[in-house]
Amino acid sequence: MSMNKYDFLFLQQRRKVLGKLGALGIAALGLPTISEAGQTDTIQLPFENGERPLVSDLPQKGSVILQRNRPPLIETPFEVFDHGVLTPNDRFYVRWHLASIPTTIDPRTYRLSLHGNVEKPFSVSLNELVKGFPRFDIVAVNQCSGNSRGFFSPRVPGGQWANGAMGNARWTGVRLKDLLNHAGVREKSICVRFNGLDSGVIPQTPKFMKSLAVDHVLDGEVMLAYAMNGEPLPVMNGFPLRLVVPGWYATYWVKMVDDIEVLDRPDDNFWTATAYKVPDNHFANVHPGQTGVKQVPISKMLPRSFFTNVKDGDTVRVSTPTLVRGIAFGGVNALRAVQLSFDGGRTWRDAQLGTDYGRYSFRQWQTTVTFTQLGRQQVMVRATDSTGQVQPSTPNWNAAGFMRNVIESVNLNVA
Ligand SMILES: Nc1nc2c(c(=O)[nH]1)N[C@H]1C(S)=C(S)[C@@H](COP(=O)(O)O)O[C@H]1N2
Ligand SMILES: [Mo]
Repeated sequence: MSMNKYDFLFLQQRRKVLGKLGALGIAALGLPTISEAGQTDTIQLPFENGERPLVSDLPQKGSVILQRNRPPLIETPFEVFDHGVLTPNDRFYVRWHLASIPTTIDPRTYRLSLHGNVEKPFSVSLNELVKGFPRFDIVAVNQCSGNSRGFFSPRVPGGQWANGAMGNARWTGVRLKDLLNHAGVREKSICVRFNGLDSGVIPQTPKFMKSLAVDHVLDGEVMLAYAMNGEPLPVMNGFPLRLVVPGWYATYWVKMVDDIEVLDRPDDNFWTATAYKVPDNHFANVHPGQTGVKQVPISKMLPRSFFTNVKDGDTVRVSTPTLVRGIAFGGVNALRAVQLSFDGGRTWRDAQLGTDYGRYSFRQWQTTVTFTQLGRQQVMVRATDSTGQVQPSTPNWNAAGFMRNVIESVNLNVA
C-alpha cells in the first residue's frame, strides 16, 4: 500500500470537526442565531440595508459576514481578497439551499457510489478513492451565480450579496473522467447527476442535485475534491467531497457528494431542469419587467475584476506615487489583460499582472499611479479574457440577480 499525504486528513478530520461543532451544541450547523452569538460587530455592505453581523464563532470559520442562519449563507469580507489570490478556507463564503445538513460525517464509513448507465457500478470509501485514483490538482474560482446581487437595481429577491460570494482555492482530488472510465460509461448516456447529503426539512422538498453533459464531465478538469488549499474541506464547504467545475458557476459545484448517476435521458429534477435559468443572451440581460425572453440554464462564468486595496470614498495623496491593486479572473476562459481608466472609460492602460496560477484562478493586478489634480478622481478597472471578451460598462439585469459582471469603479478623494 502506498503512502499518500492525504490519508491523514481523513483520520484526523472526525475529531477535529466534532470538537469544533461540539462547542456549539447539537444544532451545530444550524448556526447560532444572531442574538445567541452575542455578536455586536457589524459590517456595512455598500448598498441600502447593507448592515450585516460580522461573526467569528461559526464551525471552522474565522471572521465572516452572516447573511442568513439556516440554511447557512455566509459572505467573505472583501478585504480578504487583498491578502492573496488563494482564499483561506476559514474565510471562504458558504451557500446552502436546504436546511437539513449533516453535522457529523464519519470519514471511515462515508461511501461514494457511482451507478446508472454504466458497465460496472461501484462504491468506494474515502480511503479507496484517495488511493485508487490518480490525484489531480487545479486552482479555480468558485463563484455563486448570485454574487453581487445586492447591487441589482431595481433590486431582486434572493441573498443580498455584495461581491464576496466568491473564492479561489487549490482543489485536490480525483477527475470525474477517471471515475467514469473505471465504471465504463455506456452508449446513449446523456448526462451525469450529482447528489449530496443535504435535504429539505420536509420530504417533499426536491433534493439538491445538478447534472452536467457527459462530454463535459469527461473533459479531464471536472473533479471531485477532497482537499481545499491542502486541507480537508470545511464541513460547510462540502466535506468530505465536492464537485469542482472549473469556469462554471458554483451552483454546479455540488457539496457532500455521495451519489453519482449516469443518465441515458435528460435530467428532469427541479434544480437542473427548472431552477437556475438565465436570459439566453450574452450578459444574461433583460429590461426589468420584460417577458417572453428565452431562458437557458446558467453555465459559464464571465470575466470580472475588482479593486482590493482601495474602495469608494478613500482618500489618496496628491503628487505621490500610489499603489492600486486588485484581483481579476477570466471566468471560463483565461484572463488576457486588466486595464484601468482614469477618464471615465475613454482610454485604458494595462495594469501589471501577478503570478499566473492557471486559467481558472484569480490573478492579482497592480499599478502605481500619481494623481496630480486635487478633488474627486474616478478609477475604473476592466478585465478582458483570452477570446477578447470585455466586461460591459452598464450593469446587466435579470429577475434572479445572476451573472453580474459590470466594470467596477471607485471614486477616490485626492487631497
Ligand atoms: N449539496 C449542495 N451542494 C451545493 C449547494 C447546495 O445547496 N447543496 N449549493 C450550490 C451553490 S448555489 C453554491 S453558490 C455553492 C457554494 O459553495 P460554498 O458553500 O463552498 O461556497 O455550492 C453549491 N453546491
Ligand atoms: Mo449559488
